[in-house]
Amino acid sequence: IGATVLGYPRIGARRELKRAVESYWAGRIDAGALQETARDLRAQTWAELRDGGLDSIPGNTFSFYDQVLDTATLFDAVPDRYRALELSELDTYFAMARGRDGVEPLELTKWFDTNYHYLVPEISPGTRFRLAGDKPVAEYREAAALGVRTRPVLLGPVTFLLLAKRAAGAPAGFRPLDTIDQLVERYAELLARLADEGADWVQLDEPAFAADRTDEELATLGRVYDRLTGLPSRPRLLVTGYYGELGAALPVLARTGIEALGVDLVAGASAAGQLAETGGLLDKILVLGVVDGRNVWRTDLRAALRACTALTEVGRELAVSSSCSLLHVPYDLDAETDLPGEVRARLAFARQKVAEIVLLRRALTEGEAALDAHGDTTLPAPGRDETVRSRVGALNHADYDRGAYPDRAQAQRDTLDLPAFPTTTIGSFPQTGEIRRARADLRAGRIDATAYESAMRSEISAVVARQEDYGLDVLVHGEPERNDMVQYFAEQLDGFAATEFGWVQSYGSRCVRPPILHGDVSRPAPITVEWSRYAQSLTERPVKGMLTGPVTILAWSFVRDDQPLGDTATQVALALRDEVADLERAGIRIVQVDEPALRELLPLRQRDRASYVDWSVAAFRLATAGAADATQVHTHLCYSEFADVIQAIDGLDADVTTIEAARSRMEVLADLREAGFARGVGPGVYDIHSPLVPSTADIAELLQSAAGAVPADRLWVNPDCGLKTRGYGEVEPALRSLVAAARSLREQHG
Ligand code: THG
Ligand code: ZN
Repeated sequence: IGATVLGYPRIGARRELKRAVESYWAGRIDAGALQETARDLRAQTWAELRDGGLDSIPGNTFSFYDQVLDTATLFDAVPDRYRALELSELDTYFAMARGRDGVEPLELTKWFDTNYHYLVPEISPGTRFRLAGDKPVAEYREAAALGVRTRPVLLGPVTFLLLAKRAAGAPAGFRPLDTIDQLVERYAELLARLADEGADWVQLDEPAFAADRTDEELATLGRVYDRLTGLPSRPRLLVTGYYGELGAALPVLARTGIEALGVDLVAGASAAGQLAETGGLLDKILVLGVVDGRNVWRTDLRAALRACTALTEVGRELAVSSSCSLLHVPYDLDAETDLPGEVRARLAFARQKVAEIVLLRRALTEGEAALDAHGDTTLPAPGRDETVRSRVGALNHADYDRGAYPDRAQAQRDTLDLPAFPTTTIGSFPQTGEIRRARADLRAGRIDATAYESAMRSEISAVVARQEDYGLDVLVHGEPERNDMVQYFAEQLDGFAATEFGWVQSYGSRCVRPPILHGDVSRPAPITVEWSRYAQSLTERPVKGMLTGPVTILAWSFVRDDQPLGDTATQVALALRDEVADLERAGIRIVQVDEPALRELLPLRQRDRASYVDWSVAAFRLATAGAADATQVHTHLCYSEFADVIQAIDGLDADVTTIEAARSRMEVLADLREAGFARGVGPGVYDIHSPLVPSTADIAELLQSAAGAVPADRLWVNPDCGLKTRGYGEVEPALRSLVAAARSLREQHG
């Protein structure tokens, strides 16, 4: 295998695939034109990886939307509601991703602890797997025709089923993994076809085993690879487990007949030690993931080489690779022209990482001198800010604690004078064409900063007037000035850099451009204060100040890896703490600090979770605890899977917590009550992800069930999430229903 990567970005260096797919959806291009763009992108990727010097090139890394969806359609796990649409294969695929003609799409959810999202396959006892497609085979053939031998990459069968969910209507005791034996036979067929085609290696990804797994799941893993390796006609198998250590899965895979094992030596701190201890690997090629596939830093090549060399006696042969697919990093540092030199000198994007891997591979065979020949391998140190460091050093317990909640609640009642069941929104209002145009005009220099500011002010004043008209109690300024919330804060904090083309796929055709947190963080000037002050000047009702919390800023950025995440979070929290103080000084009485990604960074393994909760909760408290008792602190969390972080939510000590709850019919409230949560709660009473407008009766019904779980004096009324992706056609009637429902509840409760 030599030098390889486990996967590569596919959206296109200039987001060509995003454009093509969205044009196809809009009916501007036909399927033929879309396929042509896809073919070009695949050809470019193979050529780039071959010319980059890799010995083994991954195949089947392309996807029109998502690799899990690809796997589901490959094996015909297509729920009947999509078959009934009687669409072409391609349109059925997109219907599963996006819904169509009133048919709901598959659920979208987070891919492990990354900012990528996959579509959740639905499996029932009646699911009959069938090798329905030939994507991996066709792409193998396509590459071969271009003279490139690829190593097709497949999502492993066990991980596929562990990521799937029970289809609605399946018996409660049924688990998707119950269908494994049937599915494995279809994988066997696929392997045979790939062997016929000439593939000498296939990669099977089993990242589900970087998380805690039951003995039964581990046994299934062993059984599956015993079966697949026992096949009479098959390519050699590389099985990978990334995003952490394989742990108990390592000896299980070691006992099977797979020819190569891929391990993540970046995310798995003790993975190397485990490999050495496990033994029994002398018949396998060890594919060592020493180049970070999830972050943008250059590799410390000497340290990576030492890590590899230390394992020489452990495997039959060593190969060098990325720790996981490079899907999570941008294409090419060379496309960036505006990065500060000292930051750029520390960076490597996908193309640069390929070069590092090839070089490491050479050094592994020729000796460390190969690195010397390459030139300077020392990495510049991150920027230090002694003022920030001494401030962090001087922190003490009191900086993390506010007064007792009952005292705060009383002080807030006195100053805010809100009605029972106060109504509010999560923060953003629709990003209209006008707002986007103003931002684009400013970027392109068609308007100056003053004109931009006045466009934003008139938008804020319109949004405040609308909210007064709807009858909301706590208003927001609507965030017209923000594109992506994290990008917005990063742009205004020292210690961050922004890229021009550093797009990374988040889901389907949607991308983000994560900021690069490269040094000590500080706030050179107030960020949001003038917008909030202006909004508050327009109304008597309280306007919430809107900030993004430290954990979310970290989760959605590329973060320095030379110090613990918690230390970086502390610096970000201090910058936010100053912003909270400035908002208070500007007359803002309610401050919301959003942590939608609190759940996202939760470690995959239980044993790492307590320390995560410690630092993440501490960072939020540090950001907010400077607030006066009378200042009401809100937080907002997206996504409904709260069970694992419920203690953390309580630990945040926010006065009011707004959460997604409509889709789960308020079930999360029972969890909160059990966790002893005793402060304000705003369970979202309607799902903003759907274009459906809720009626007053719909909302009143949800509020009634919420009022059974949360005492009346602590219940808030708000939508599920921000409104920026919706239009006023839906937002206005929905918010009017929401206010009407709150009023009827007030009457009932006297
Ligand atoms: N910001 C960031 N990460 C996120 C979210 C976010 N991760 C999780 C969640 N929200 C869902 N992700 C997205 C990601 C991208 C988009 C929407 C939801 C999106 N992107 C535009 C696109 O691809 O066309 C580009 C936006 C831009 O111009 O900046 O719509 O909110 N960091
Ligand atoms: Zn949300």
